[in-house]
Amino acid sequence: MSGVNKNIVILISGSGSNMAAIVETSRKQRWQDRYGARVAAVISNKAAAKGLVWAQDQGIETSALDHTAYDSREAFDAALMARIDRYNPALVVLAGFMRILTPGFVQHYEGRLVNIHPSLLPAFAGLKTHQRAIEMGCRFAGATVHRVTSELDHGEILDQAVVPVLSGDTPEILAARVLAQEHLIYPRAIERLLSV
Ligand code: NHR
Ligand code: GAR
Repeated sequence: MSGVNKNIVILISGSGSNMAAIVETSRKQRWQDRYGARVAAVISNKAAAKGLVWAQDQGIETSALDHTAYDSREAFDAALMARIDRYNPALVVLAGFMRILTPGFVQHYEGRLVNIHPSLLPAFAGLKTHQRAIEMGCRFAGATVHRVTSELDHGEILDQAVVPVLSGDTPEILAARVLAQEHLIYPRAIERLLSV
């Protein structure tokens, strides 16, 4: 991905720990100097998302766009696209963003849109992945960074990490073990996209 001023826009819905890991890695690894890349904005569909406060404290532009204020997914996605396009992003990064995006949105950002999903795709697309992995008796779980297509959790896999499922695991304990790996693979996958 050549050129200068590669803006990264990150979409969140909650705590934003993956977002924070990406911001911190971008600074430690000097993505601005090496790739002309920086996290230009963090946008949440929930005004109360904790990650917005953290990003704002870091001097990053933040905003919230409440999906419940729109009467259709298409209307929300159109408003979200207008907000994101202010930054002319080279990459749009979903980091715990919890709204399914319409085909029109996905097409608009084709090749620039990535997500992290807390399972070893193609297993356990969708929600409640950790509970489902434990109930199925999986010995291993993990996380997947993938390109976003209009089919949910089905785009090209960019990176994965594996963790063991241990006896006595609850969905919360397993989620925390997976999340620690997410914080390593997501910045790594993004750096790889910036460096080509
Ligand atoms: N959009 C498309 N088109 N394709 C993907 O692969 C997407 C996507 C939007 C988000 C993240 C995803 C995940 O990694 C993601 C991938 C939300 C839901 C969901 O059912 C499912 C998957 C993902 C994110 N959301 C409900 C909805 O009605 C709302 C749930 C809630 O608010 O808690 O949008 O897992
Ligand atoms: C992460 O585990 C992420 O993989 C998952 O939510 C968590 C967000 O944590 N994403 C999804 O479930 C998407 N449907 P974070 O806000 O601290 O990054």
